[in-house]
Amino acid sequence: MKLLKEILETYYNAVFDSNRDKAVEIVKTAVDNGIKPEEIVFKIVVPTIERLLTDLTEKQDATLAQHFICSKVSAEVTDAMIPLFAKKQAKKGRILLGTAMGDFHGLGKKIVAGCLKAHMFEVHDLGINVAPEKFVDEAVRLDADVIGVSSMMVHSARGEKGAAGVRKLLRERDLEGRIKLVVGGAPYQFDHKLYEIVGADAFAENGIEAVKIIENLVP
Ligand code: B12
Repeated sequence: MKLLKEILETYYNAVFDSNRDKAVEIVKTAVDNGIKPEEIVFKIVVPTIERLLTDLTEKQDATLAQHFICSKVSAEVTDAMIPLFAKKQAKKGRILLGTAMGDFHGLGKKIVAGCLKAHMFEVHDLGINVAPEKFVDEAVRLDADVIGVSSMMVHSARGEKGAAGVRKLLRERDLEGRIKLVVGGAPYQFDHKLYEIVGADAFAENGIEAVKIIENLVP
């Protein structure tokens, strides 16, 4: 237990310093010394994301860039650990993420993807500037449980080419019972009713909250 605490502290410091190589090295050494891959993900990676997010939002002791690197390293380490799990951990669900059409802000979405992966969701990222048709076509092709649409601008959040367009297609194609729609991004933080206006099932303020709302939505 003491060893895990020490690893957590050194890993957190490496991530806080945005030192990807050191973080990966710490994980490798830990696994070589008998720490289980499951412990790496759930007792090192996930608590680090949560702590950095707290430091960013409450203490304002971390920067956005640090949070971004943290999410990248978390996703990388989680992807490396999953095949090593002793008992195959059931994936909690398949999530399709993308930024709304006309919107090139991709940072928040990447952070959400990292958090979801670290919590055992299968994540497919369609990138930025994604048309509603592509969201829905890909969700059907991949048999996704949830579509997550990120929007950083008011018009891409409210417009027909964003989440509202995705909702319209889900309704027209009779997919609403099968595929849930979640949204996130600055406009939804300013107006907590906006997610309902665009027809989403839920919204989240950050990556950790995204995990919680999606856990409640998937079967
Ligand atoms: C960085 C940035 C950029 C970068 C984007 C780089 C990148 N690769 O992402 C660049 C320089 C490219 C850019 C361009 C532009 N930008 Co800009 N940009 C920003 C800025 C400063 C920060 C955005 C950001 O990354 N936030 C940090 C992330 C981590 O937060 P987040 O996205 O909200 O994500 C979190 C949550 O929202 C949530 N979340 C996010 N997505 C999702 C999805 C789901 C499904 C869930 C559940 C949760 C979730 O979890 C995330 C992690 O915690 C904002 C200002 C601001 N303070 O928000 C302006 C801002 C968004 N930009 C703005 C504008 C106007 C533009 C430009 C039009 C500027 C121009 N004239 O060219 C262009 C737009 C180009 C386009 N078509 O998209 C405006 C939008 C105004 C409005 N009312 O709509 C803003 C608000 C600045 C301002 N005050 O005017 N921008």
